[in-house]
Amino acid sequence: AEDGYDLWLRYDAPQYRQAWASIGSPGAVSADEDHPTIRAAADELTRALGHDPAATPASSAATILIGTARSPQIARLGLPLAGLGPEGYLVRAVTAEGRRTIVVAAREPVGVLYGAFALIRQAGQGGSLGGLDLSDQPRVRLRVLDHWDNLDRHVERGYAGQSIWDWWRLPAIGDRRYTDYARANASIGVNGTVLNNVNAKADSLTAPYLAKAAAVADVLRPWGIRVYLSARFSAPIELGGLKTADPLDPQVRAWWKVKADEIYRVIPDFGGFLVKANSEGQPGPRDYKRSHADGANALAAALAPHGGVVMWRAFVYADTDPDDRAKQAFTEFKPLDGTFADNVLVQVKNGPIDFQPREPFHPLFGAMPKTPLMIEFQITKEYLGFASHLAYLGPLFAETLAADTRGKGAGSTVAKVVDGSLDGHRLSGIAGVANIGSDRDWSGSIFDQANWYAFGRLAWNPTADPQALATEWTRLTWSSDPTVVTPVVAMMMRSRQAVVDYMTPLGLAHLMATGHHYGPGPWVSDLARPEWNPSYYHRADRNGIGFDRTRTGSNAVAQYAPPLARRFANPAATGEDLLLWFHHLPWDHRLAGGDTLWDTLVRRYDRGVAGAASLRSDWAALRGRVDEERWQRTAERLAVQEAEARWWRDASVAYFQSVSGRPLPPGSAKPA
Ligand code: GCW
Repeated sequence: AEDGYDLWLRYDAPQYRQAWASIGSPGAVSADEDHPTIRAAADELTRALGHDPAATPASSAATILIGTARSPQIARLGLPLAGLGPEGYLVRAVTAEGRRTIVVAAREPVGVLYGAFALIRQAGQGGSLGGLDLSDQPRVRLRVLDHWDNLDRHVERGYAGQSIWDWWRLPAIGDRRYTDYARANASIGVNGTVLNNVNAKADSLTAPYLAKAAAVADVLRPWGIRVYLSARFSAPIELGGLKTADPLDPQVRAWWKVKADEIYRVIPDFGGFLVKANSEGQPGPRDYKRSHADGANALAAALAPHGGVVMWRAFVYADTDPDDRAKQAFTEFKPLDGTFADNVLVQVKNGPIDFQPREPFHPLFGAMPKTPLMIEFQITKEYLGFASHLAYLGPLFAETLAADTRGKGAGSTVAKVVDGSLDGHRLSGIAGVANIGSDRDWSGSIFDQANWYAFGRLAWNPTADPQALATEWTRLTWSSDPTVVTPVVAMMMRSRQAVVDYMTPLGLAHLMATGHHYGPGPWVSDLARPEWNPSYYHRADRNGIGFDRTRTGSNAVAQYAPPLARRFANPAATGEDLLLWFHHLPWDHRLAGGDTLWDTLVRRYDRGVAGAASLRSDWAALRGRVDEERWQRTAERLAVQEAEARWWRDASVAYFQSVSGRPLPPGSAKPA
């Protein structure tokens, strides 16, 4: 049955057989190196060829040859492997000893694995494999999933069941899912995973939990994936019995060193720590009047002898009363540029607030040239309708990565900051908060699988085109029939803007209901802290709406490079997508199209509802062209989305109308 478990690795789809036939239907895969990763690659190709890896041993009579330069059969071919990076690959159709052969070659085993998946992906696109010539390598070094998974298997902001990590049964009892998780991630180039929530319990660093993490690491290792852990900053107190976690205290530093040594004894290739410090109540160096750099560097010193890194989050959200929450990370981190140890990356959310349907890029990108900055995206859709609304996030990710920070003049894109090329960093990284859980379909819906997929592919190449990725994913996941691919890709490509339109149009943000963030709540204004309230973000009153971040307001625009600061200070130059993020404007303000702000706002909500309705009707037209089971499950969700788009629109328009006191523009329906 098509329950979605196979994700985008559905090797019984018809196009695979045709693709393999185009190269003479290879019977097996030939590998002559003894390495777990080469074995994983051979098994995966065998599976993709339609055979059972257990029953089909690697054979020399095959027409797919895989290996590194250390393999005699690869070395004989004299391929140009030297120019490939350590994770790069080459896949070529060649004639070897008179036979049509596909060769998958790389410098290192992990490159062979990525090459094998590139070949499979190509086969899954449909068409012939004759004349194949692929070569690629990742542009970013650390391509990491962050699991916000608690040790009791609850997933913070998770909408796909429980955590896949079954801590109770680990380490003695495994789960087939761990291997399938590794296969899926390797297929898109993900090479790291943080197993536990950034709101971390110190317990995750105790010996019993390290043994569990080590068991997971053993399963993931052949697939090129390293395990990382979120570390609680106060662990030296909770686990070590110390009186302080002051990062400059010699006993504290010694504790972290001993802990790191212990971790590397059980996980020799441990990736390192992810840390959320002094944010939303988490402990951190500021508790001891030390800087974030002091904190990060203490942990980094413990990991450095083992080659581990610290991913230190810049998402600081303190309980002081900020004049503008969007400014806090920049204010705290920018002055620390140049003071972080070599094995520290600062991990910055894509936007300055918190994973909203649309935000401008975070002003730290381009502003900390001496520090490797990771970008953190949220794959799980905390603020975009959970797993019940379709919102393909490829365009959101790509929009941020393509943004020009102007940090070093024109062309200083976020992608170049993140891949390290703008400032010449050796370390680089991209993180995504996972949308993975124990649901059969892993992500809570089939379309949510595309967000995991697009994340991995963009982490590999941050300039990849989200539409091309949607097309690739659709062929692998739904069907390679163009009468399916074309409409499905069109749906995906407009889905995120539809969500923006019915939730937070024109640069509005954070209007979701309190706590869970599902459904509308723009009227909420009585919560204890000002920035918990949607009213803090929209600032609507009788005269107008929007957050003034220009000089007359919080002046957050000044955190951007001067050409952007000038642009964002001017409503006419800001653009409608971010208008109310940067400006508080009168309801009668005329937009470029000639309409007033009020009329445009209402029309955006209407457009969002129309968008959700069209997703549903376009999907209805596809019935019978994809399997009924997955069609049905998707149709159910799109019906929810359409109904809830109306809920969002009606509630928001009714509320804003109660504030503005304006009539609805002609043609706009009265809220139900
Ligand atoms: O988006 C917010 C979430 C919190 C999360 C926090 C963070 C893990 O509402 O659930 O905590 O961000 O990123 O640390």
